[in-house]
This record gives sequence, C-alpha cells and structure tokens, in this order.
Amino acid sequence: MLKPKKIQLLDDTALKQLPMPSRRLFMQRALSLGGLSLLSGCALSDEESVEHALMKVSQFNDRVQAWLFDPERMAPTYAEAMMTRPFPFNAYYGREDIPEVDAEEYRLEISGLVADKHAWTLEELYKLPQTSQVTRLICVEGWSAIGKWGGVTFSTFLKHIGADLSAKYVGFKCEDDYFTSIDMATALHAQTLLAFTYDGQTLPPEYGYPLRLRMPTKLGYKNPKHITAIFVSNTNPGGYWEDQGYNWFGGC
Ligand SMILES: Nc1nc2c(c(=O)[nH]1)N[C@H]1C(S)=C(S)[C@@H](COP(=O)(O)O)O[C@H]1N2
Ligand SMILES: [Mo]
Repeated sequence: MLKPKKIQLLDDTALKQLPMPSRRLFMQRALSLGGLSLLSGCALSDEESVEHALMKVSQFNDRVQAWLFDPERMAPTYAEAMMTRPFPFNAYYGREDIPEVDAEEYRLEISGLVADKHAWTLEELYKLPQTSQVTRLICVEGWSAIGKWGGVTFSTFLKHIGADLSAKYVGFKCEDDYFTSIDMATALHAQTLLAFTYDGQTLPPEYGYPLRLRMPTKLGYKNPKHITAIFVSNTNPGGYWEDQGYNWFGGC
C-alpha cells in the first residue's frame, strides 16, 4: 500500500499570510491529519499552543467539521496582482506522468442520483455560464498559493443535470487514478467551481486539463484535477488520500 506523503504545517510566513480564523482552523485541521507525529517536528512554538492543538485534535472529526461549515461564509478572494507565479504543480506523481486528455474523445460521465445522465463533451460544458475567482489553494504538504480559476459554478451544474441536492455526497473520478468526494453542502457552496480555465487560459495539463474542481473552502487534495466522472451518492465514496488517512472533510 502507498504511504501518504509526509504532512507538514504551512511554514510560518505562509501561516501569517492567512487571516486569523483560517490560520486557526488550518492549524486544527492540519493537526487532525498529521496527528501526534507532527508535534515531534516542533511545529508549534510553545507548550500552551501544543496543548491547545492536542485538545482540538481530540475534538475533531468530520461531523464536527460539517457542523462548523457555514455555507454562507465566503473564503477570502484576492486581487489578480497577488497571484502566485508560477503556480505550483502537485500530484501523487511527477510532471512526466501528467495525464494527456484528448479534447475530441473526452466525455464527462454522470451517474448516481441524477436525472440527466448524458455524458458531456467539452463543447457542451464550455456553453455553461462562466464565472471566475482568485482564491488560495492550501496543500497539506506545506504550501499555499493564490490562483485564478474560471468555469461554471458547481451548484449551477448540479441543478442542470437534475442532481438530488438532498443526497449526501458528490464523488469524482479522474483520468489518473485519483478520486475524491465532497459533502453536498460544499458542493453547493457559491465558491465551488467546475473549472475549465486557469489565469484566463484553457486549463493547462499540469493544473488538471480539461476539467477540475476548485473549492477555496477545502484543502488541495479535495480539489480533483482531470475529472472524467461525477456521481451523486448517499454512500461516502472516500478518496485517494482520504482512504490513506487524510481527513475526509478536509475543510480550510
Ligand atoms: N487528478 C488529481 N487531482 C489532484 C491531485 C492528483 O494527484 N491527481 N493532487 C491533489 C493535491 S494533493 C493538490 S495540492 C492539488 C494541486 O493542484 P495544482 O497542481 O493545480 O497546484 O491537486 C489535487 N488534485
Ligand atoms: Mo495537496
């Protein structure tokens, strides 16, 4: 079995750039991922904060996070001038293995608790109403970066395909072997985007061509790239990292 990559907290500078509530939440949530092993790295500065963090870890689980999640609360957005250049690439493999997707052959499969299960071509997807956002992607491996993604608001897409919006989960399968899933409340959040573009251009291969999910309310690993299938379900579909110990809710 593959071992999860080593989990690190954001470095001090990155942490300080986060607004205080996100900073606190990130600490709590990152700790829940890494557990006690993190603390041996002296990531926390004093005993009080260690104890505080430990207490938070013990209180922590998906249900609490789901309960904490406020569908009305917006993640910070940024000026385009603040975009991180170049934007980092990250995957469970190196650049040499970035999937190549053929635009003509591509179909987005839809299944599960959905009325309209027809598979989408890229041309059809591009006709959906488009919006964009400049937000921060936070990866548990210890970096965060600001980028601009464009596409269709995911709730618009879910309504369009007649998804059962009272179902619990939305699952994603990708062109590589990646997969992940999210709670319906996050799927319907106003900043959850089915993205086709990065920085105003067609999504480059490394950032998830032809289609990725972008959610500033979730950690990086919950943002699937190269999506080939979307399904709605009442059974938790898990995820590539989630099944190896990363926290499933993965909020930030
Ligand atoms: N298909 C796929 N999606 C993925 C991953 C992956 O390995 N495969 N890695 C995830 C992780 S851990 C992060 S941090 C982000 C990185 O996105 P980026 O390459 O645009 O920075 O993609 C996420 N989505
Ligand atoms: Mo990540």
